[in-house]
Amino acid sequence: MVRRNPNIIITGTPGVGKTTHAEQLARNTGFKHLSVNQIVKDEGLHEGKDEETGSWIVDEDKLLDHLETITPSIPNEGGYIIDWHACDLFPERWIDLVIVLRCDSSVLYDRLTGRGYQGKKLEENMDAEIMQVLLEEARESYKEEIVVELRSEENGDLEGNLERIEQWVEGWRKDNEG
Ligand code: DAT
Repeated sequence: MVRRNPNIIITGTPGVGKTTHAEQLARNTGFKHLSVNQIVKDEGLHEGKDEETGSWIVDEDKLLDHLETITPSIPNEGGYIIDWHACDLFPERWIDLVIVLRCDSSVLYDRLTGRGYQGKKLEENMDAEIMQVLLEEARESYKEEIVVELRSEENGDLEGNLERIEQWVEGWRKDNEG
């Protein structure tokens, strides 16, 4: 069975603009925003915090089990925007589009320090963006043609990106009508 709406992953290094994009895209399309960070925190799907970085150590098996039980409609109905700084966890058959947001290092540095990141946590995330870790991960996990890299430095980027994704959603719906 073909789902009625596509599922979209929005991924990238912390601070690139995933939540900003996902929230606005959800408002514009009526799709459901799945903030994986929020779910991990709310449902306790972690093994505590990494002492050095202060980040949650996610229990990926529990997370996937949880998503499968609360949302059997992800693969069947579609219409989900998955917002997380990792993407290789989600089965290929669930996902129709993977957006990898990218950001210039100086812009990202200001955003992360503004959030209070420092020391190892700041350094690791800056390195991840420079080494395009999330982009590589997306390309390894999904078919090349569904992975799209988009810049997210200014408000104009945000608007342009949303417009582009919404047009893609319309096209997907037309192609999958039945
Ligand atoms: P993430 O969810 O990837 O951690 P976010 O959506 O919380 O990122 O954004 C981090 C900060 O950067 C937030 O203050 C909004 C700002 N921001 C993100 N993308 C932007 C863009 N394209 N133009 C202007 N500001 C942006």
